[in-house]
Amino acid sequence: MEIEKTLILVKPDGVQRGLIGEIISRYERKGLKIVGLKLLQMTRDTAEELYAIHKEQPFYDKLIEFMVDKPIVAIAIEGKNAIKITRLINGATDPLESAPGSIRGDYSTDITYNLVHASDCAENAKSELAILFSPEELYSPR
Ligand code: 3AN
Repeated sequence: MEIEKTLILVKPDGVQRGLIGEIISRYERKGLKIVGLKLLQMTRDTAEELYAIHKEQPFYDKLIEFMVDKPIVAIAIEGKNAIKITRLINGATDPLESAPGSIRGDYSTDITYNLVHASDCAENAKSELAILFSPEELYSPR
């Protein structure tokens, strides 16, 4: 049994569309636990740190502009295989491949405005959680 922590973001489009509750409920009903939660507007520095691996991508500038434009909700989630499971709940990045039943499959047709972010591996989950949350902001009974 692999208990993991991961970072989820409800992106600005999800907040503006009033989908915060709908999105959070999907992780909760799966049985994952929320161990950190806040609404904030990212600074450009924070967004650039978070998406540093995409710096050379043609979509990078648009992605940063989108992410700093309006508030997001940052969620720290803990649970068995939380990293893989939250990405399944989110659905594929490409809107032509995100299955109905996933968040993106149900609510988005756009590859940029795709509602949610989830860390893709344990190493990135650790560094991304540290970018968005201080240790005191994470509930950890263990
Ligand atoms: P995911 O969020 O599914 O893990 P990543 O990490 O490959 O996807 O990409 C980060 C974000 O960059 C995506 N959520 C999306 O908003 C944007 N993005 C990724 N690929 C593209 C693309 N080909 N065109 C436009 N935006 C993209």
